[in-house]
Amino acid sequence: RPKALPFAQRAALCPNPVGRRLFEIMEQKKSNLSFNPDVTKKAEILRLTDLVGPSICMLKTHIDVVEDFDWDLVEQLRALAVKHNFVIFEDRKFADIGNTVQLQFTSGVYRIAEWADIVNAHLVPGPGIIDGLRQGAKAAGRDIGLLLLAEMSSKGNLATGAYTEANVKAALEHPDFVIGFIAMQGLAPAHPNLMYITPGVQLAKGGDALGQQYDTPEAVVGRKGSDIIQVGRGIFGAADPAAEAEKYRVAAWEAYQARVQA
Ligand code: 6AU
Repeated sequence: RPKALPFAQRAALCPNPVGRRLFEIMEQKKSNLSFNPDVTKKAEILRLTDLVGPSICMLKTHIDVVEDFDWDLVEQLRALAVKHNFVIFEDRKFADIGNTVQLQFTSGVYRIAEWADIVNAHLVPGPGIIDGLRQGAKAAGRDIGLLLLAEMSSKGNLATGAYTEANVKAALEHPDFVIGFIAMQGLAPAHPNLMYITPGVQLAKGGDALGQQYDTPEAVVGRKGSDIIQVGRGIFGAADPAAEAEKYRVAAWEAYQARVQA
């Protein structure tokens, strides 16, 4: 694999302000770790986020699994994002026609466009989904970045081959809004303005009972050339989530350092 460009230089290539900011935070905090506290109670999400906050560049939420959701949760998460300097990625996986996703993005109980910095989408409906979400961001008057699900971590998933390639093409055609991918690797050829975020990461290879597949930070960032590891249960399932998050941060950061110094 050729020597990779440092995140700081890639920030300058990124036309979307959120993508730029994320690259800058990664460099400032020496962190290419994104954490997802996939638990269902507001207080537990806030507790875990505050504990792990110093180690992460990004917090990923599944806001629709929270049993006691209220707007105060959003405000407290935004405050923690300022306190610890990270961006918030709502993992909504939009997957409908442009008009519908625009409504899902801006309306309903969660009004995601009012607080998320980053959201993601499946390209199954075609590029209208990108335009619908971009209009939603515009209506909210906020800088937001979109990630396309070019690949998935789960066993038997269909995001492969020509589908993955179509995601890359769509990203290159919407550089103002699409900041990168959910992918299992740094898809070649490298596009240094786009970021590659990989879920299915734990300190040991393995999986869960429902098809999730895990690889290590070293493999994902070092060998496969991804940029950010996405970790949930590996961190919040540990006895000491803050210490565990530091282990993941260091492992992923060292793998990245080896790539830029190669
Ligand atoms: O570390 P885990 O397995 O506890 O959590 C992995 C997280 C979950 C999934 O919803 C999400 O990553 N995810 C995604 C994303 C981020 O879009 C895509 C995918 O292919 N696999 C996956 O696990 O919150």
